[in-house]
Amino acid sequence: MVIKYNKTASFDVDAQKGFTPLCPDELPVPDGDKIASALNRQAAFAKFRVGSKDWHCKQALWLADDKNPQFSPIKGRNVDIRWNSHCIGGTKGAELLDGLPHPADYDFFVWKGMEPDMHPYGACFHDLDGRLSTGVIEFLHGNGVDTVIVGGLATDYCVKTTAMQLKRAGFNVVVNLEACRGISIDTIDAAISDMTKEGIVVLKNLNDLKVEK
Ligand code: VGL
Repeated sequence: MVIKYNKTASFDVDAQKGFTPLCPDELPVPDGDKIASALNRQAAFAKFRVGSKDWHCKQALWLADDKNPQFSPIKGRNVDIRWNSHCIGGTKGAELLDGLPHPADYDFFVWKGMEPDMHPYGACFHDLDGRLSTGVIEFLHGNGVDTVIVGGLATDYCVKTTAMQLKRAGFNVVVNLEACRGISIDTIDAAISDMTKEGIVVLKNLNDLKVEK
């Protein structure tokens, strides 16, 4: 596959400590803390680097508790299931992985899931219906980007949803598995199959990707 450097963006989706074994009480994704160097290599293929963070609040309605375990359903327009507390704004879990740039050094950055009754997965829309843009699609279109390479956490939730949103917005989308980790093998496999059906190119690594400058 050949891509054009000037028309490519690299997307670091939720590459945060709250999704790694560094924060075992949050949503630790196995080896989630090992992807920073792969994300940095991926960024070298692209003129633009964009990123996202979950930035939740401690009053969130979707928090699991003793009576309502993780994964149990919760009613509401912009929530679906309960999750253990993770990525609370200002805490260690909300920090980007060591080795990644500061958010201020990305070309565009999204903070999402800040409202107590909203828990989006994709980084392109604040709501679950895909109506309220975070602005990243407009940033990419406005800069003439046609291809987005995606990595981050977790493959089976926020990476998958972000990749699908970008594909539906008209971009060529490459998911770089070397720069992703997921929550469970079954949901990772299902995510890869859903993304492939959608026309997303899912690669083990970027070794065979050719860039034209
Ligand atoms: C995520 C589950 C819950 C993710 C976020 O970033 O993939 N997964 N919240």
